[in-house]
Amino acid sequence: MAEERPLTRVTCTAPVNIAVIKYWGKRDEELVLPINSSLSVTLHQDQLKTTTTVAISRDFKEDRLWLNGKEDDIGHPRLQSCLREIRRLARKRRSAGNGSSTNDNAPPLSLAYKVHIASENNFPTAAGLASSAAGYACLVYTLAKLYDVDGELSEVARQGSGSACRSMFGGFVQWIMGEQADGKDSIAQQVAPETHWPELRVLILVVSAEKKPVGSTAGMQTAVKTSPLLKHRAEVVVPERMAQMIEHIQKRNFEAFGELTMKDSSQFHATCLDTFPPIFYLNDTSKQVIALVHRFNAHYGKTKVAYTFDAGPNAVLFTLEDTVEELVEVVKRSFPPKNNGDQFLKGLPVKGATLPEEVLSAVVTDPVPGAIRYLLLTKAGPGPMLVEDANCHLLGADGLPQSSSSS
Ligand code: 2P0
Repeated sequence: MAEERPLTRVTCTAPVNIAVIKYWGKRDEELVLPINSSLSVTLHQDQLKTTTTVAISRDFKEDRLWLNGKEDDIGHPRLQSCLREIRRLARKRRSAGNGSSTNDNAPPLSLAYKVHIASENNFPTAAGLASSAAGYACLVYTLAKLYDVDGELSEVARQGSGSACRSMFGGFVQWIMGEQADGKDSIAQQVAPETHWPELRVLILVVSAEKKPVGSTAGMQTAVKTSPLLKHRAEVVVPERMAQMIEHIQKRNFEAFGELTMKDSSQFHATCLDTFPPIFYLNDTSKQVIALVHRFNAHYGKTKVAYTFDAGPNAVLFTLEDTVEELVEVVKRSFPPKNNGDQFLKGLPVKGATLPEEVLSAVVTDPVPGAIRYLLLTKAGPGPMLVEDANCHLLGADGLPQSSSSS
């Protein structure tokens, strides 16, 4: 009879975040240290999340990785940095004599044992929503639970992907750029929990884009080298905006929050245009969304909706609960779905709204059928979480992916 093989598995989930003060540019590529601070809203995991299982066993021959069911290269330098840093923290904790304090019965896991890692998103990668932030946050959080490590985990997640450090907390999160060369002070901090502003809603407009834009890591490298506007932004504009944005959030001042969010998104895209050769992330649909939001706000004479765009054409809109129904209707009328009318709106449920004639004529001016693939409604949500249910592990008792599509 085969001997029972000891295997430990831990599964956690982590959220996506959307920046309202953008991170763009590094002062240290290896440690992932930014040229400016940034601030984001953590999105709810009911709609968007990464799930990661890490299994560890003395029988594993090598570290292995599966992404969305397919085996992938575990040798990526950023991933190796995260693994190395967590193992270093675990070693440090053990040599300080307080290892395995929360795992009462279990001896500390050998740091020499190999790990199997499986990670998947509950949203299509093709949606163009940044998945590296949730992915690295989830990896670091899960490894930390496995090795029973705590401490400054955002500093480790940052070394996977800059924006990942902000996904280590829920609600409203700042990434303080720090000053030290070793990056010890370049960390994420919660500004306010998700319960602070329960009326805030986030509507993601996934646009029908044909080609993949320039990746963030490469895009920001060229920008740091060539854009004088980016330098000015990092040194002068962002420090002022960080303080303002924190105040707007603390006061739940939607108009001020929304206006600053739009301005910061546009300045980030201006630095992309100021890069040489220039980089264009916004496409015609993105620009139509911008115009639509401004018509909507102009009609009401105040900022009721705000947009922000990352390194791609998808729009992320902020609004308050009382405006969601009307906003969704306006977006539907402006970008009529081509063939998925019943599945066009995903995420939180929305009641249908009838638009007053004067809104229609003022805001829905020139509809573009098919330009938007679907809408996803969500809100601010919590940070990474441990999944207690053993049925949710992505790796089986043999340490291999559970689904058949996994080899
Ligand atoms: C942000 N973005 O603050 C900005 C705004 C995109 C536009 O962080 O090289 O994937 O891994 O640190 O974090 C996307 O860049 O780049 C990003 P790396 P990352 O959310």
